[in-house]
Amino acid sequence: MTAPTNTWAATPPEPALGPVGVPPAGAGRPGHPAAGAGAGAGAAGPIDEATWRRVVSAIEAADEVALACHVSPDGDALGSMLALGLALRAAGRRVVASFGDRRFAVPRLLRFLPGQDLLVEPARFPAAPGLMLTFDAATVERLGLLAESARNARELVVVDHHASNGADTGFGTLRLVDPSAAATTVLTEELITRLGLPVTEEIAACLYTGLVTDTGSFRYATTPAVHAMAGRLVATGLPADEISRELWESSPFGYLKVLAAALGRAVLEPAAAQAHGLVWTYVSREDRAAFALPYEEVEGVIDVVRRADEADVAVVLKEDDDGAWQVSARSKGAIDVGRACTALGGGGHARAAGFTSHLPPAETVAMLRPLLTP
Ligand SMILES: [Mn+2]
Repeated sequence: MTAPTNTWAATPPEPALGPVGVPPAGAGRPGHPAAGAGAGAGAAGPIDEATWRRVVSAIEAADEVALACHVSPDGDALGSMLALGLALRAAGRRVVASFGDRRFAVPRLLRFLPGQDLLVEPARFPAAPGLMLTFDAATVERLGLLAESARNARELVVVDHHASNGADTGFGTLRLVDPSAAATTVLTEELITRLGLPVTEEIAACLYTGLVTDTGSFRYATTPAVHAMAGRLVATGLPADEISRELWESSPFGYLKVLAAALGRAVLEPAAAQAHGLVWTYVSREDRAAFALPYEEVEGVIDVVRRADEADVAVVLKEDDDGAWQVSARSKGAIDVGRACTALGGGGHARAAGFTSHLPPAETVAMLRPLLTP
């Protein structure tokens, strides 16, 4: 079923994407050897051998493996889930995969990912799975409609790298959580290898997509381990150039106009920032409606705004289709935006985080600003 060559052009069904929550695009942490290639490498992260072994046995013993990733999935979430799904299916295992958005659709940018025929609508996901794995979700709430299935699962394996996903969240019966991993796909690759399953070109494409998106094309996480993993994956023959083009060099024309509007109203505070400047702007529903631009298309605005040299922190507020403001925050390092966003009910990493606000942009920024301290 999985044609090796033509999959890149695979067109998944649904057009629009449901906007739920802010998936903080992970900024990987440098300085830690990301989990390596299976048994021989010896796990250096906080996940102990016994936990890895228990997870492997649970998967090997399961009749069916239920996979879920966070709502409004990004490349790391969907890439991790589809990678393990493809590996298990190739081994003849029963697999079901989904994410809990009310409007269930794969974001346009990720429609090139192989393995999307594994996906089922959340309504068709098992209500009480014997074994369930979650990917890139720091809390059970991030699973949206699938949170109930997670609570009912007999065994719940949490695969994640968010620092905010502490053991105190009580989320998961078995936890493959390593905040030093640059992406959840780093942990997923190790899991596949520990299961003794081969990483095919299609699986590698899923893993690579998570690795490049969460490291910002190797800009935030630049460890030898990250590049070594990329090397292993590219060696399978995957079209790395095509993946980059799909992810970063393709946008509808309307995006340029909406980006221009957002940049036109960007504010730098204080106006002549020397230290700890903040640059922020917003994208409203009206901005997008003028060009029929779906919410998912404006995720990249933050990556332009945060270039401002004068600012340590960049914030972009995006109004979703339900009228809630999804706030993305990025830090150059001195300020922990993960802590600030967690205090406002969101979460994420020290350099990349987010939260949801129901106040207008200026009021939201006023609430956030006092929390942006070194
Ligand atoms: Mn991630």
